[in-house]
Amino acid sequence: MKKITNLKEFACTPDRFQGGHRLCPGCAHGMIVREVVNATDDDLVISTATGCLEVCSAIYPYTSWDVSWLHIGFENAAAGISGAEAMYKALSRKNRSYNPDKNVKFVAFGGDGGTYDIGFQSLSGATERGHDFLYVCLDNEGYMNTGGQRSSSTPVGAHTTTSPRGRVSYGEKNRKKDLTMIMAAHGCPYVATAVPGTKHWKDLATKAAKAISTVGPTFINALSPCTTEWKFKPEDTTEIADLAVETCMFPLYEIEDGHKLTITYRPKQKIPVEEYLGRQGRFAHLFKPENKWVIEEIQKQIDEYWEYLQRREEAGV
Ligand SMILES: Cc1ncc(C[n+]2csc(CCOP(=O)(O)OP(=O)(O)O)c2C)c(N)n1
Ligand code: SF4
Repeated sequence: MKKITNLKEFACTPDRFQGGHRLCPGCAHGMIVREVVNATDDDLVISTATGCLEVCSAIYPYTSWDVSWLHIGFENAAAGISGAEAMYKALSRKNRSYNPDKNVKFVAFGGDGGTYDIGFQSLSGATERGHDFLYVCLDNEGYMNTGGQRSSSTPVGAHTTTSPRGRVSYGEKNRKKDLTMIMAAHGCPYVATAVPGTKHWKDLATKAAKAISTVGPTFINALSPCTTEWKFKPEDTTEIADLAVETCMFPLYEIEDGHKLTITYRPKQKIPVEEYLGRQGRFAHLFKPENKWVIEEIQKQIDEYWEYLQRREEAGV
């Protein structure tokens, strides 16, 4: 496992996800990808589901990927990477691998649309079959590449083009699906949540290094603030990610062997969720007097979930 020491050293790792891509200014997708691929020195094979990352980083004949890379459908990034991993294993067994001295690792990236929803069956299947890969969900809480529709990861109250705010609607009504726990319930040897940015860069990089070096299916759910559809200024991306953690809207934790839960960052003082919601246009309507109850409901859900995580950690189950 690569040892993640200090930021200077980590930042000097030769990039395998190059600049020049077309992600929007301030997009967190690129930050997360760069941190993940730089968290290992092993050779990589990557599959990427259709979504912002894929359309912005591989516009033929250009590409930002300096590793072996497969573009795969919206629904099957996990199936694609498990096929590549199985082929590599088979060739190695027959002594036909292109370089037997090299360690090759397999990583898939998908948005929340491609992971929580449409790609979930292929992810669940690849996990159940026990392939050796890391799957990273770039969770920007909506289908952003196609104009900002809701997904099953969209949080309560958010305005999206298919859960619009208006006279009779306060935005998204369903609770965000708890995919991290669902992946843990598959018995994955390692699952974790993470955010990009300056404050928690080491948490993400260490989790990625750990997941890549763990044998078997591993999963990281990385919150990916989207300047365009969440509506905040591009220079605020890392601050928004930090606020998600400080409010416990997106708590940082890891689960080993399907059950052993560890909270990897504990805010000194949990900040009220208004601070997070108020910084994003997608929640602006919640601050109208008639929608105040929605913010109270979100706060209640956050408090209950934080309590639940702490109890599980204490119980060690
Ligand atoms: C089976 C299928 N359904 C729909 C589409 C159209 N489509 C392409 S990308 C996309 C949304 C991607 O959303 P997400 O996975 O959350 O990634 P993001 O763009 O937000 O990074 C959709 C609906 C498709 N390519 N394939
Ligand atoms: S729409 Fe959002 S997720 Fe997509 S490239 Fe722009 S900022 Fe990134």
